[in-house]
Amino acid sequence: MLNHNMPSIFFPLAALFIFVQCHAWGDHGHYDFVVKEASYTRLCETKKILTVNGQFPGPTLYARKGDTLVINVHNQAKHNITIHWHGVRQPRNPWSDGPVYITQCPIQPGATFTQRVILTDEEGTLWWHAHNDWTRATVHGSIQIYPRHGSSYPFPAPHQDVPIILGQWWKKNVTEVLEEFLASGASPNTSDAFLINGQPGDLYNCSKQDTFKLNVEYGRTYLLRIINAVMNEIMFFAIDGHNLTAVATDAAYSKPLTREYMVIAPGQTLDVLLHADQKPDQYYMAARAYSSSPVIPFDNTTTTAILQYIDNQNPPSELPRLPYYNDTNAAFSVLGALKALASEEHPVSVPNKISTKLFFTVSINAQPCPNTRCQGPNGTHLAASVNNISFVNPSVDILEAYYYHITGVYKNGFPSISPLMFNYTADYVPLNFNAAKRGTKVNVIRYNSTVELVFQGTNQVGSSIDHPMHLHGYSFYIVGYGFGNFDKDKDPLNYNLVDPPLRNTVVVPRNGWAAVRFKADNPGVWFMHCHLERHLSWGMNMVFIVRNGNHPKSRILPRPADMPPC
Ligand SMILES: *[C@@H]1O[C@H](CO)[C@@H](O)[C@H](O)[C@H]1NC(C)=O
Ligand SMILES: *[C@@H]1O[C@H](CO)[C@@H](O)[C@H](O)[C@H]1NC(C)=O
Ligand SMILES: *[C@@H]1O[C@H](CO)[C@@H](O)[C@H](O)[C@H]1NC(C)=O
Ligand SMILES: *[C@@H]1O[C@H](CO)[C@@H](O)[C@H](O)[C@H]1NC(C)=O
Ligand SMILES: *[C@@H]1O[C@H](CO)[C@@H](O)[C@H](O)[C@H]1NC(C)=O
Ligand SMILES: *[C@@H]1O[C@H](CO)[C@@H](O)[C@H](O)[C@H]1NC(C)=O
Ligand SMILES: *[C@@H]1O[C@H](CO)[C@@H](O)[C@H](O)[C@H]1NC(C)=O
Ligand SMILES: *[C@@H]1O[C@H](CO)[C@@H](O)[C@H](O)[C@H]1NC(C)=O
Ligand SMILES: *[C@@H]1O[C@H](CO)[C@@H](O)[C@H](O)[C@H]1NC(C)=O
Ligand SMILES: *[C@@H]1O[C@H](CO)[C@@H](O)[C@H](O)[C@H]1NC(C)=O
Ligand SMILES: *[C@@H]1O[C@H](CO)[C@@H](O)[C@H](O)[C@H]1NC(C)=O
Ligand SMILES: [Cu+2]
Repeated sequence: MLNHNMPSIFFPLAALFIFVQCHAWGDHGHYDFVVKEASYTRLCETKKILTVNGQFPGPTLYARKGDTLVINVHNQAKHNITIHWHGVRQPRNPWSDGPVYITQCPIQPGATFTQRVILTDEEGTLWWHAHNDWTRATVHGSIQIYPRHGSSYPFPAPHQDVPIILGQWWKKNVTEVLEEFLASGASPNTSDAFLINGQPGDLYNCSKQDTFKLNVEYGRTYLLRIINAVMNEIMFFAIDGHNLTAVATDAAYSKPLTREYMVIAPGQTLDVLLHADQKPDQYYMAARAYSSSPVIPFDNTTTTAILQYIDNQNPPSELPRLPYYNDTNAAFSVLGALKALASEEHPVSVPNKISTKLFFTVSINAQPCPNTRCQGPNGTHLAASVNNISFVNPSVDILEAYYYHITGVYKNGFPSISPLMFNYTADYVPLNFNAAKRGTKVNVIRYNSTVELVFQGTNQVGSSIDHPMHLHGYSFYIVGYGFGNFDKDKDPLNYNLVDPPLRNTVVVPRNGWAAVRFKADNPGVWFMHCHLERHLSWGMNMVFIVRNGNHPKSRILPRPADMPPC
């Protein structure tokens, strides 16, 4: 499936051929997802992992713009599961969104849940992944959204499109890694490998023979659908000898941006054109971490795959040049240069008049130790927060509680503005700021509000690092970012309101800030969280409730009868 040949939409005959070939399309977008354990061997060791349909990475979903997909999720594993359709707006349909205890209770072993994936404006690449505990490490796959019939890409149709899924592998069972660091209060153990399409590549033991190979014909152009499904690191990616041209961010077209390397955060996708125009040979593609903190441990290994011009058997020798791990300038020289296409056919609609201004700090915290065994800094227990509240999952999902007016599950009043002003990015933040409150609070937004949300990174616990912040239910325009403390008088003067990129995940720079805008016209209960999995586990999360509008078409859809019970 990885080299799946997609139709050039200019040639209906080719499209017809694909319809015959590809079951999923003929089935009107119905898929069965059977969640089950399967044995996989990586890095010389075999272990059982959670999968969908026994596949790792999981099956690809194919759609055209505006389609609705129906997915029957059967849990035949021994672990609870939920599935999230990352970046899909799901208008009025938070029921199918997936984050555990936010919009649903887990699908328990033996249970089934039918989810509807409602696509609207998304076009390009998105992905799906599990959204409870650390199950997304192995339960994920791509969603490929093609232009509608009779419409086309805003660039010459590629010869072929190929998902490039970046992943992360622990030799140990990830549930054990998770339980261990939550119990100890320390950082999680670093992983043992990164993966490209499920394979670590030539630089790891016992992996060379299985390295992913992309076969290309000289003179052709390929569309790489790069997905960062890594748990804990932003990644640099490059192909030796070849430039890459980004053409879409998170399923929204962008102005073509040609660079020798790309940067992609967990939660983000990048559609990238690759011109096979170099000397026919074999070339390495490679990815490794961008991790900006000098104190936070990370996996510093490099995953590789091979770009092979057909019939060329010489093994590749040179790795592509990738920026150094902590090169923040290199990371933002790409992230900051990605702009919306903003064409007549693909216009932007950036909210201009803002009705709701939000200012959220995102911080690492050090909590007092409940016993004497905490292994965080100075014997504390590591945590994370938004506006100094470390999010605690309820035991019944918030959507259910909201819909049925069940009290005691969550509280309103998540602060719109950080409750304490201080020098967020100072070299030394006072130690007595380090602890966070714990709670399950939501921020309630009126339907149709125009929202500006500024994320401010802090240097609490001396642990400033980039945070890829992800919002469910919406994509947002990234109108600005910068280093140091956000200046509410000066910084907005430099906002890009002309062609800001539309994304569902924004990288808040280390010791810096990022500003996003969106119109709150999708009623529901929507999770917002850091997409570094350890930060999510530590509580760098909050929930928006966007109220219903007055019109029947602006209210949440009725609750499906088969919602999993708690
Ligand atoms: C992983 O570890 C957990 C906790 O020990 C266990 O319940 C689970 O069965 C293990 N999962 C797999 C796939 O082996
Ligand atoms: C984490 O790393 C420590 C130190 O290397 C090791 O003792 C422990 O077994 C590891 N735990 C897991 C779950 O991998
Ligand atoms: C690979 O195997 C060699 C020899 O067994 C060993 O010394 C080395 O530590 C291994 N490397 C990794 C990354 O596991
Ligand atoms: C890649 O782009 C750089 C600068 O944009 C250019 O100097 C270089 O020749 C290009 N390389 C290839 C292989 O096209
Ligand atoms: C990766 O980290 C290990 C220890 O964590 C260190 O020994 C090694 O030198 C690092 N490698 C690189 C390439 O930085
Ligand atoms: C990156 O790390 C290197 C090696 O640890 C260090 O010398 C350099 O100052 C760091 N650069 C930045 C920008 O932090
Ligand atoms: C905040 O801290 C930074 C880094 O130490 C420093 O450069 C800056 O001057 C401080 N800002 C204020 C307003 O004190
Ligand atoms: C966060 O709340 C905790 C607990 O109330 C408090 O100790 C700490 O100073 C607060 N920190 C900030 C930055 O507001
Ligand atoms: C640990 O405690 C020392 C001494 O009080 C302090 O200087 C240091 O900043 C603390 N580190 C953290 C991460 O809290
Ligand atoms: C929401 O905004 C849309 C478009 O701006 C408008 O057509 C609609 O009437 C508004 N609905 C409400 C309830 O304000
Ligand atoms: C699975 O989900 C149910 C329902 O929320 C919960 O009671 C149970 O504790 C969960 N099991 C595990 C192992 O987390
Ligand atoms: Cu984070």
